[in-house]
Amino acid sequence: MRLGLAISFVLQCAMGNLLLGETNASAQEIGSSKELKIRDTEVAVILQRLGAKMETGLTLEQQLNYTKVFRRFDRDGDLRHSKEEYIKNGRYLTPQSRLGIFNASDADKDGFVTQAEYILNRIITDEAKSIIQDMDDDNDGKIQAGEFIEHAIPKLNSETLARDVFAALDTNRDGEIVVPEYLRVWGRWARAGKMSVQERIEKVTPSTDKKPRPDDEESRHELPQP
Ligand SMILES: [Ca+2]
Ligand SMILES: [Ca+2]
Ligand SMILES: [Ca+2]
Repeated sequence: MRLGLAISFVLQCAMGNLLLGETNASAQEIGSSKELKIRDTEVAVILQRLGAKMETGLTLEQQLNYTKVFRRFDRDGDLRHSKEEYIKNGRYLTPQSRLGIFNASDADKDGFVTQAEYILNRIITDEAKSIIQDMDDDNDGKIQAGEFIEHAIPKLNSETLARDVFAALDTNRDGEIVVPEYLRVWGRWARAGKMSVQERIEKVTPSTDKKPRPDDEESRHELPQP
């Protein structure tokens, strides 16, 4: 009986880890969530070397598109998604996928996804998918260790680091990575900095309802003429 309880406890812990997707990744990472490293290299630097620009690469077109989609599901217009608005009333993928996306987006874990949290999550996940899917040489929808390592070595300048980064992304250790699997780890790395989501998004999307300051007007006149 006692053994049965112990086994069920171990199973529950293992399931919890699997659901969080952190079984293997946490073993590879060193440091607190704010300063994660893989072999002495900060995760922010790893993402950058793999080609991630994150919010600094946001185009106006993307910003408008993300804002439009965000507002469509923000039924009561309070500029944040409740679980009901996004998970229950949403239509994208399955309710379980939407729950995963909601939780990943809700960086401050207050049970709501603000417009900034939504936009940053879209930036991170769309970019991660584009970078990683580009490595899928045989187009089978999965990135095998060999595919990742071959593409990552020139970017990371180290085969060992490339192997360790793949191992961290491959949370179920089956030698290949699929979208939800690598997004969980990549998403955590992409949020490992000290700045809040709000600050990060405000920095790249200056509010349009502010009146231009006098020096802005002046500098506009100084722009070189074509
Ligand atoms: Ca939130
Ligand atoms: Ca592949
Ligand atoms: Ca895997």
